[in-house]
Amino acid sequence: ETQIASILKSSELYPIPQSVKLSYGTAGFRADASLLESTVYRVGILSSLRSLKLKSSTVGLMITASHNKVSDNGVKVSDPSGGMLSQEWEPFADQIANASSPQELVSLIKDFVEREEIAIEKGGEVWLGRDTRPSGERLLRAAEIGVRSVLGSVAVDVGVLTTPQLHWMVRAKNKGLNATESDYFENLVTSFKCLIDLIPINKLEISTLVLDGANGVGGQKMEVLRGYLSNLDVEIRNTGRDGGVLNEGVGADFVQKEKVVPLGFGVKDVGMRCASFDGDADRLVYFYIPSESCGDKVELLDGDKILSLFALFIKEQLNIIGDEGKQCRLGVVQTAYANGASTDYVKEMGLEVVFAKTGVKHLHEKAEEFDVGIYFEANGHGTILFSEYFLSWLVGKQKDYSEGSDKHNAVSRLVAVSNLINQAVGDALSGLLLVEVILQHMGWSVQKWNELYKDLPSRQVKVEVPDRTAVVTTSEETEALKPLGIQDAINAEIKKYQHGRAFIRPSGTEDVVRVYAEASTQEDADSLANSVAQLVK
Ligand code: NG1
Ligand code: ZN
Repeated sequence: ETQIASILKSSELYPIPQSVKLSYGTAGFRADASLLESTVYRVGILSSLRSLKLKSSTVGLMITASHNKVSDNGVKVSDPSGGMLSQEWEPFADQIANASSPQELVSLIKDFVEREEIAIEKGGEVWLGRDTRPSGERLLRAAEIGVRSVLGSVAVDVGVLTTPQLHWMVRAKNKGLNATESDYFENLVTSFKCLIDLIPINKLEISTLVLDGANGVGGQKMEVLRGYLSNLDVEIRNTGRDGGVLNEGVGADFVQKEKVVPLGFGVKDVGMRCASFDGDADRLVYFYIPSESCGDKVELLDGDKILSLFALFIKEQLNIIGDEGKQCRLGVVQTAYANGASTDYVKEMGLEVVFAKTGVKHLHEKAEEFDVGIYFEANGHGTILFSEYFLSWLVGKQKDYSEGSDKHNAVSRLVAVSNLINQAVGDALSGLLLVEVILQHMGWSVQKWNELYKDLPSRQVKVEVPDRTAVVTTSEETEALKPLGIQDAINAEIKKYQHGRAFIRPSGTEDVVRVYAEASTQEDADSLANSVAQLVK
């Protein structure tokens, strides 16, 4: 009874705003920050319950709207494994976020607690992180109150972090490992150095990488990390300290979707190796400005190209290990947004490719089925997962092979990759370090890397519609089932173009319908995207 009173009392502080219907979506709740306090408070309650359900394991709660505009914010939950909140709990998240009164909220919670057999005796533990958005602090307070309104539960404010840092820390904590932010950095530094030391001959002078920090948390963390690293020369722009606005004309989402340089980059950077993070540093893309450009157009190396580089490197190590290495099931997971040329490339390498719905939770799940599963969204969110079984096999081999032999080195490289790359979730910082060390290993420039395959020209546009839920797609999102007849019309457009491919889907994070088109020339891709967009309007 005191428990019920506690939630009733605190929820009076956070009345739900009129006329918003929120949905947990592709990546948690997102909206204009001014609408979110009651939602974040309620997700605080949910996080405590999630922790209690899982024997008081630590759960993470992240306040961020990633690549969206600075006035937006959002909230998402990290499960104790460091992965996304179990999808089974999403309907409950939707229900409580939209409960219209404290009484309704309490009754939903009561039913759920009973159904899930959650014992509110011990306390739960929730770690709270946020990105650099100005609304973050206020929302974090609301989350704390939500967490603590479940009696006995503790809220730990772990401060301003990238999303992947929080996921990593939660995962480490629950594995009984050292789990502070400095442990995170130390882990990156150690495994990066290990991979550098295993480079056969240093073929390349280390050239400067220029990083666009999206005016967010990632650039600031990179400044810290850079201080501990040798063998990496990085110049960081758009740190948010020089007056720039988060994600405005900068960042991975902007560069990938618009294919133009972020603010602060131009002719002076022609040919340089450049990279962009998104607002919470879980996305990474590379680019360079080609010499024939007037300093605005970029040659983009997106998530697909990063995936291809990782796949190539891992495959090379497995080949060195020989017959036993070839038994490793190395697989790739992509979405419908993957450039067709990248899929062909990894297939030609002999890898298995599977497709998942948009949203990393879907990709992550499928990647877990492999010994080594590499997943990436074209937008630059991805990572590499190593199965426990395969990792212990590797560690065993490290003892079998004689130190300094080629096989020993290959095995050690794979172990180091598994430590460097964030096993919880896609992480721009760790991804960047892996790209950098592989390029040094190969002795490649960014241009050389780009030549792995040539992207089919593509175009993405978004269409604002009164009701995006009117669009319903098949499970892999490549075909629209509703509105009736629209897929036939799309197919008719596709037929007009060589290598044409196009699909539509409702966004899970914005109130829009997204259109994607690919064709053999940029003009055709643009025109296909536009005519499909017309059909949606
Ligand atoms: P939506 O809005 O559902 O398309 C976007 C990205 C996803 C994922 C989420 C989470 C595209 C086309 N979609 O989802 O891949 O990253 O945001 O941030 O880039
Ligand atoms: Zn993000």
